[in-house]
Amino acid sequence: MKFGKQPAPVTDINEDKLSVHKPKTEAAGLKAVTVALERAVAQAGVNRTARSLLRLNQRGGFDCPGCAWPESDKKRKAAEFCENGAMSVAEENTLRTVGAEFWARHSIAELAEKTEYWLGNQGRLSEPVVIREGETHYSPISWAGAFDLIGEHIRATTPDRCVFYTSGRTANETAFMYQLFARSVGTNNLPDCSNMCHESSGSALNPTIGIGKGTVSLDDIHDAELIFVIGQNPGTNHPRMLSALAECKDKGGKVVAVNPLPEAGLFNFKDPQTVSGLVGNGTPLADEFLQIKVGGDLALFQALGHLLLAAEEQNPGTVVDHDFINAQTDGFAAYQQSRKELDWDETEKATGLSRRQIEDVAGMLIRSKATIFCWALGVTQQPHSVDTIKEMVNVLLLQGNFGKPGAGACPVRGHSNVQGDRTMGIWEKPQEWLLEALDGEFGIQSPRHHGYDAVESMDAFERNEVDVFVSMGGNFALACSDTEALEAGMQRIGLTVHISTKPNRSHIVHGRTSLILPTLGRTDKDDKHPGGAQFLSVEDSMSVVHSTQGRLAPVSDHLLAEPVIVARMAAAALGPDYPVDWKAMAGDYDVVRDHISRVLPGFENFNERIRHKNGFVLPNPPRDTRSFATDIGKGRFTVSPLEYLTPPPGHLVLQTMRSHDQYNTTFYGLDDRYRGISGGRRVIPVHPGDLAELGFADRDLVDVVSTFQGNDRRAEKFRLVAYPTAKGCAAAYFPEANALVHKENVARVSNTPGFKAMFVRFEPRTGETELGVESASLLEAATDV
Ligand SMILES: Nc1nc2c(c(=O)[nH]1)N[C@H]1C(S)=C(S)[C@@H](COP(=O)(O)OP(=O)(O)OC[C@H]3O[C@@H](n4cnc5c(=O)[nH]c(N)nc54)[C@H](O)[C@@H]3O)O[C@H]1N2
Ligand SMILES: Nc1nc2c(c(=O)[nH]1)N[C@H]1C(S)=C(S)[C@@H](COP(=O)(O)OP(=O)(O)OC[C@H]3O[C@@H](n4cnc5c(=O)[nH]c(N)nc54)[C@H](O)[C@@H]3O)O[C@H]1N2
Ligand SMILES: [Mo]
Repeated sequence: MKFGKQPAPVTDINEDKLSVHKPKTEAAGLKAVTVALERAVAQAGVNRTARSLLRLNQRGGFDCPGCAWPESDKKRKAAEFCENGAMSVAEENTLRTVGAEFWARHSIAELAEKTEYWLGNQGRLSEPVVIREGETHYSPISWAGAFDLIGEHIRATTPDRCVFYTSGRTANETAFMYQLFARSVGTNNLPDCSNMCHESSGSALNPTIGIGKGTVSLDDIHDAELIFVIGQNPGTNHPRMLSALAECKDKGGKVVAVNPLPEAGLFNFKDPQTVSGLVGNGTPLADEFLQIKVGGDLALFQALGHLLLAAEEQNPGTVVDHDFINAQTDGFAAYQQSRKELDWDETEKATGLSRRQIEDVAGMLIRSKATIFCWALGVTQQPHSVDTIKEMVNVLLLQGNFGKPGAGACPVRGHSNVQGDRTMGIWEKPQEWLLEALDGEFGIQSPRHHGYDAVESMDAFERNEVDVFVSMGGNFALACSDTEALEAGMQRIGLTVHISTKPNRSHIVHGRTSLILPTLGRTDKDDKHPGGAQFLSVEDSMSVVHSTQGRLAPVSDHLLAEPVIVARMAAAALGPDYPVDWKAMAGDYDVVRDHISRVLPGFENFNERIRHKNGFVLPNPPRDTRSFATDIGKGRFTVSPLEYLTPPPGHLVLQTMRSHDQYNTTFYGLDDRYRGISGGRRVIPVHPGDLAELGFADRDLVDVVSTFQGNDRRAEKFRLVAYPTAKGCAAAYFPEANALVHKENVARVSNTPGFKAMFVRFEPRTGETELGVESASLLEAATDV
C-alpha cells in the first residue's frame, strides 16, 4: 500500500490545546519529581515503577536509556535519575501490549492516519509480525519463519543492496555482533543515528585531537573554573548534567551559556535529590548568557580566538600556553596569522551579539586556568558545523586545555550508547586496523570499500538500490530528513526488518515485505539462556564502560534479546558453514566480550574488568597523557573561513529541537514545560520583532515553506508564537519539521542533515477559523532573562 503525498501525521493540530506562557528560568525541583512519578505509575503501576526506578543507574542495575551522561563513580544517590530518565523508563515499562489482536484490528491505511503520539502510546510490541506485498494488515509469524525470510532476502541479493541501521540504544555486545553480521554479509552499509547527531563532532575532533570523543571526566566538570554550554538544552535532554554544573558552581566555577533560546536549565537548577533543591531557591547556573543567532558559533569562536591572541600580545606569557603548543601541537603560526584581523561588524551580524558581550566572555576565558567546552546539537547540524567545532578546539588548544584537571572538550552525546556503538565498529567508514582485526579473529574477509551513511542510505532508497533494510532500534523514517521522499523510498525496499520495542512510523511506511521483531529493552530481564541471566555493557559520554542489566519480567514471553536476534539473522543469512559461531555468542555474552577483548584496543580483559564496581575507562590520549594520536602525532590548529547563515529576504533561520515531553521520535506528552509551551507541538516560536516585520501576529496559523538551492519544501498548519528567541531565528519541533529539511542540506564532511539550518518563510492559511489558543504576552519576556 502506498501513500506518498500527505505530510507524516506526527501530531495533529486539531488535537492541540495549545497554551503559551513565559519560559521558565529554572529546571527540576519538586515538580520534576512528581511529574516523573505520576507518569511512571500511570504506565507501569506502583510496584513495577518502584522496582525499575530503584535500579536505575545503580551498580548492578541498568543504565538509563535516557541519555549518555555518566554516573558518578563515588557515592550514588538513592535516586540517580532525572525526570526525563524516569519518563523514558516508564515508556519502556508500560504494561500495555501490541500483539496480533492490535494488528488485526488496524489496517496499515488506518495506522498511516494515526499520529506518532498515538502509535507510540499503544504499548510494547509483544510478538513478531509480518506483512507481505499486497496485504493490508500485519499478522503473526513465528520467529523461525521470520529468520528464514530474512535469510532468503539477504541471500537473494548482493551485499551492498543491504543496509543495516543502528539507533544508539543498542548495547556494546549487540553492536559488535551486528557490525560483524553486516560485514559478514559483505557490506559496510552501517548508517547510524550518530550520522544525524554528533558525527560533526567526530569529524572535527579526529583530525585535530586524534580521538572522536570527549576528553573530560565527571570530576573535570566538577573541577573546572569555566564551562561553556554551547548549543545544548541540558534541563530537558541531559538533566543529570545540571547537578554536575551545580557542583562546579558550588566550588566557584563559572558557566557561560551559548544558545539562541533562554533554556530554563541554563539559568537555575533545583536539585531534586536534595531537600534545599525541592523547596529552596536552587543554584543559579549561567553567569553569562550569549543569545547567539543560529549558526553564529563559528564567528563567536573566531572572535574569542582573536581576543585571546590580542590579550597575549599585550601581556605576553599570560594567556597562551606556549610550552604546550610548542611541544604538542602543529599549525599554530597559521592560526595566529588568520586571527590577527577581525571584522567586528560582520562578527556582530553573524552572532547577533555585541562586541562588548564577546569581550566580556573573552575576559572570563583569559582569567580561567581550566576551561571545558560542552556542546551538543546546536552546533552539529549546520553546513559549517565541522569548522565550528574545529574553531572551538583551536580556542581550547590555545590555553592548553587538554590533559589537565577541569579542562577539555566535552561533546555531550545523545542516545545512551551511541558512543559505544561507534567504538564497537558501527561505522560506514571503518578503518583498516579494525577490519584486519576482525578478519584475524574470525577468519573472515571484511569488505574494504566504505558504505552508506544515513543520508546516503536515503539516496540509495530513492534510486531503488536497496533490497533489504534492517533497523536495529530507532525510527529512521521520522528521524532523518526530507520525510516525504524518505517514506516513499522506504516503501520501495524489498524487505524492511524493524527490531523494535514500540510501534512507530517506520513500521507503517514499510518495505514491500516487512517484519517487526519485538525485543527486550534495557529494563527487561534477559535470562532465557543456557547459562542463566545475562548482562550487557554500554559506554557513556566520558568513555566509561560499565554493565547494565534489566530485572523486570518482560511484558510478553515472545520477546527475544537483541544479541539473539542478530545471531539468528546472521545464521539464517550466512548458513552453517560460515566461520563465526553466532550461537555461542547469543548463548553467553561473555563469549562476545572475549572476542571484543581481542579485537578492540582498550578492552583487554573485558570480562574481568566489566565486573568491577564502576566498570572501566577507555584510553583517551589527550586526557591521559596530554598527547594527540593524529596522523602527525600532534594536536592540530586549523584555519576555517568565516561562515554563517544568511537567509534570503523575507525568510528566517529555522532550527529544530526536542520538547520536554519527548524522546526523539517518541512523545510522553504534548507539553514543553520549561519553555512555557503546552498542549501542542505544531508551533513555531519567533522573535516578536520578526513577527512584526514579516507582517504576522502571535498565534497566526501558517504553512511553513523552507527553501534550499531553489527548491521548496512545505509543511502545513503550524502556529506562530511570539517568543524570546534570538532575532532572525525561529524554532520548530523535531520530527514535525523534518519534512522541511532538504536531504541535500547537510553539514560538509560529516554529512549530518542541516536540522538546525533551514531558511523558511511563512504563508498564512486563509479562510480557516482560528483554533483555540491561550497565550500570555511574551513581548516583555525577550529581555527578561
Ligand atoms: N528527554 C530527552 N533527552 C534526550 C533526548 C530526547 O529527545 N529527550 N534525545 C537524546 C539525543 S539522541 C540527543 S542527540 C541529545 C540532544 O540534546 P540537545 O542538543 O540539547 O538537543 P536539542 O533539543 O536538539 O537542542 C539543541 C539546543 O541547541 C540550541 N541551538 C540551536 N541552534 C543553535 C546554534 O546555532 N547555536 C547554538 N549555540 N545553539 C543552538 C537550541 O536552542 C537547543 O537549546 O539529547 C538526548 N537526551
Ligand atoms: N529535525 C531533527 N531531526 C533529528 C534530530 C534533530 O535534532 N532535529 N536529531 C537526530 C538525532 S540526534 C538522533 S539520535 C536521531 C534519532 O533517531 P532514532 O534513534 O532512529 O530514533 P528514536 O526516536 O530514538 O527511536 C525510537 C524507537 O526506538 C525503538 N526502541 C526504543 N528502545 C529500544 C531498544 O532498547 N531496542 C530496540 N531494538 N529498539 C528500541 C522504539 O521502537 C522506538 O519507536 O534523530 C535525528 N533527527
Ligand atoms: Mo542523538
